This record gives sequence, C-alpha cells and structure tokens, in this order.
Amino acid sequence: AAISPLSEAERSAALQDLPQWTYDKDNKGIARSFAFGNFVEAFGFMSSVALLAEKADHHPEWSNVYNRVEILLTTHDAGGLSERDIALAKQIDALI
Ligand code: H2B
Repeated sequence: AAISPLSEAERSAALQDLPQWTYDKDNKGIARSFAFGNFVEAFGFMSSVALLAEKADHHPEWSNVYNRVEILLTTHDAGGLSERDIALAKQIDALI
C-alpha cells in the first residue's frame, strides 16, 4: 500500500470538518447520504462526483435509488480511511 490509513486521532480530527459524514467501522470508510429533488438532480450530482473522482484517481463506493445517493469513501490501497477520502469528501461537500 502506497498510502497509510489515518489513526483514530487523525480520523476524529478530520471528521470535525465533515459533520455530515460518519465513520463506518465495518467498511473502514466514511459515509454520507444525499437527497435531491428528483433523479435528474441526483444523477447530475453523481456526474460531478465522477469527474472529481477521476481527476483525483480516487473513486467512491456508491449507490443511487431515484433521488437518493449513498456514498462510502475508503482507500483500498491503504486498507482503510486515508487523507484521500477526506480530501474527496470535502470536494463533494463543496458541490452541495
Ligand atoms: N479509489 C479508492 N477509493 N481507493 C483506492 O485505493 C484507489 C482508488 N486506488 N482509485 C486507485 C484508483 C488505484 O487503484 C489506481 C491504480 O491509481
């Protein structure tokens, strides 16, 4: 792994800036749910996230049902949560 996971203390500190995201212990990542007015808005958001993800070479685990989007960010190369997830979460929040 080229990148190391955050320590518990680093994770707590990082999540202070991401109040809408919660740590998912089982998946070793951070998760947030988004709700939009309809499917087109949800999918437009996903398109924007996809562009950010491709630019960062860091990709979300996610799902969409109609107007809702669930995102989980974890770093496979680190085996857990890393700085890359925090950076992408902040970029995603900035879209909203
Ligand atoms: N996305 C995520 N979420 N975790 C990774 O470890 C990761 C990735 N690794 N996107 C990247 C791609 C890596 O596989 C490529 C080769 O850079």
